[in-house]
Amino acid sequence: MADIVVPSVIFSGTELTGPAIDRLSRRIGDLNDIFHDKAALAAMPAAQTVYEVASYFPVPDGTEAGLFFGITYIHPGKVGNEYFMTKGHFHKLRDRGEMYMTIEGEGMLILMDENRQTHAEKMYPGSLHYINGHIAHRTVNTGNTILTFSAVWPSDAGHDYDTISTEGFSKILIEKDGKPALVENNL
Ligand code: PAN
Ligand code: ZN
Repeated sequence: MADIVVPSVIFSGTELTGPAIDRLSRRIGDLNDIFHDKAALAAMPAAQTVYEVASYFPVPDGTEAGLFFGITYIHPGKVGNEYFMTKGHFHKLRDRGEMYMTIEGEGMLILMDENRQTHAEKMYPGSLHYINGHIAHRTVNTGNTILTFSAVWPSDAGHDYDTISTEGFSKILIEKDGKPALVENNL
């Protein structure tokens, strides 16, 4: 290997580019089980993008003690009175933590422990969020512009989406009187 190597993966501050970037989109049609207002959901185009993730996986998934890097872009919007948000997950290896940093936009990080105790942290440009292991996490765009944040997580963390898809979070973030409100999920 040459002494000096120029990385081919570049993070411009908002865009992640390079040959090894993994990109995924989550659309309305992929998110049927996370939004509570099913009638509002059915009235929206299934192909409408809710969020996108660009990730850099420098080591194979499952590698012990490696790290992954990802940028999430949540579009502004609502389904009924519920803001656009990510699916949310626990890590498959429950004790694995994660770090988020907000790049642009405004939002909320919803955090729920294994006893279903839920609270939220405000996200704003520069806000840093340490997510302990054993905590389910979901992000919500509460603004009128795109919410962009970076994430770094262990390459052996894995994602458990099933628990959230069947049980949900105990609280949901809705717009109430023009403002975000974290309310009990009674559904
Ligand atoms: C993030 C999330 C990303 C998308 O990179 O995977 O924001 O959210 P969902 O995975 O819940 O759809 C992360 O937490 N990785 O572990
Ligand atoms: Zn995670």
